[in-house]
Amino acid sequence: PLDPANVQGDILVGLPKKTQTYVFFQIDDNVSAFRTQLSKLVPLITSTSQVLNDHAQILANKQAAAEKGRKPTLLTLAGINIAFSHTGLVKMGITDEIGDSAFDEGQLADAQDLGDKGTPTSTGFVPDWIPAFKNPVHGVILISGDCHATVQATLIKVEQIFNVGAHNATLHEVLRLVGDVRPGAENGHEHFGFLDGISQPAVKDFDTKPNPGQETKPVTRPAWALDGSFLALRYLFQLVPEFNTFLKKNPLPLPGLTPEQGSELLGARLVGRWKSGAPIDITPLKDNPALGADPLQNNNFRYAFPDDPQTQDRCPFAAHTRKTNPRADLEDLPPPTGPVPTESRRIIRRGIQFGPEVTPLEASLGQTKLGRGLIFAAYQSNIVNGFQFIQHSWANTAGFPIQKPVTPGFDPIIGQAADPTSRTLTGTNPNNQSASLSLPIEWVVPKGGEYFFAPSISTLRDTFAF
Ligand code: N7H
Repeated sequence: PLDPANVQGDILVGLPKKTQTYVFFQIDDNVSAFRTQLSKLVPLITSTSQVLNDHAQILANKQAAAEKGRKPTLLTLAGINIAFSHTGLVKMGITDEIGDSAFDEGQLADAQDLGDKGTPTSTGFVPDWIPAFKNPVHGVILISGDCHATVQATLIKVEQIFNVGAHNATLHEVLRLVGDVRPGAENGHEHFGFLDGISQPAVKDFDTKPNPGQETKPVTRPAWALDGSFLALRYLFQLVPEFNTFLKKNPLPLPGLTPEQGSELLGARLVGRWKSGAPIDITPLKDNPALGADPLQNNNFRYAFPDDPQTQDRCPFAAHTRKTNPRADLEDLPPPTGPVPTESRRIIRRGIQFGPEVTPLEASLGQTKLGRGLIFAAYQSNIVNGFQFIQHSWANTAGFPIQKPVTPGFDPIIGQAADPTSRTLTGTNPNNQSASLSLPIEWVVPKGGEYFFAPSISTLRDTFAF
């Protein structure tokens, strides 16, 4: 069983956050001094047990306020986690085989296979990424908090440990990304407007039972990798005004729907959920915010409704949530091809929005002027089986899910094609399911990222630090 005091807090529960700063760093040449200083960071790392306490405190604070009819008092909560890339481990002299080739090679080497755009050169493919991610990043320190001041104060503590900025610094920052949850009623919603972070896999080891997916495929890892997890981080820009313009121009022409309702329905059918989070597999024609907010109902569906996963009546095969977690499409696939288990494909999504709200000017032009999107962060026990497979073999593969009566097409949210103006999908119109809809552009644009390993706290203390 996983020991909650030993697993970093962002993985299993998620650091509580209003704002998060990701500090990407390179380790300087005095590696042994870095490793000595790392031992001073270890006691500050937020464990899963700590996060469970923090969440209990937040809940108690809310309940106490509700009873008194007051606003909850402000809680100062900060969290710190750390993860290392393969180049970072090598820099520290840790070269054991960790059993994940995507991690070993790094995300830059993977960019082309993920479908990111770029330029082929004599020395290899160079993606259209920001410069920091085209150079080695050794690690990332994640700092979360209730407000910017808390994060800033915590960051200063961390920098002091490593003498950052001084002549004897042992690490230097190569990039800082700041994410903020969206304001007011948009809290928890990503920039296209959809509630996010609803469907997460249950980690059975966490409940003292082994994860069935892990039982069948024992991972060969050094002992120090136990209780750790791989982190796929992606810096994803979202073209929100352009996405909204597309929905506005292409309302689904269903009887009884106004153009606005037709546009809203199209958005829901591209994502697989309404903006409230309600799954269209349960409520296909009308949003149901109460359902979207109810954790006992909002994930209770399989795309097998009523008992046949071969139609797009309720949800297009290529809808983002169906592509990235196909449920019955694989698990109920008949022999000899199926059933195909999906446990090893599940990822735990953390991450946070970045950038400002869409301005009135951008909305009226239908054009992005300010950068915004998602710092996508997904944990998994193996990146090749998890993030890499989902992006490459599912989202970017028009023929997936297999054995469908019509070709599903691309994941309209994150699917990437060689020609970004060539993407299509079927099933958006429930009354004409084989009709193909052309998507004019890719609305999610990757600008970088890296693969990391988030070790257990005891490994940080006993193996990485000294
Ligand atoms: Fe997605 N979106 O707003 O459209 N995602 N995602 N994602 N995503 C999900 O069910 C979104 C991205 C997954 O179990 C929801 O929690 C956006 C990448 C998976 O049913 C929404 C971006 C990858 C799920 C979004 C983005 C995934 C999921 C519904 C980029 C992996 C769970 C909320 C900017 C390669 C599916 C929920 C399930 C859900 C959106 C990225 C994967 C609203 C905007 C890169 C596995």
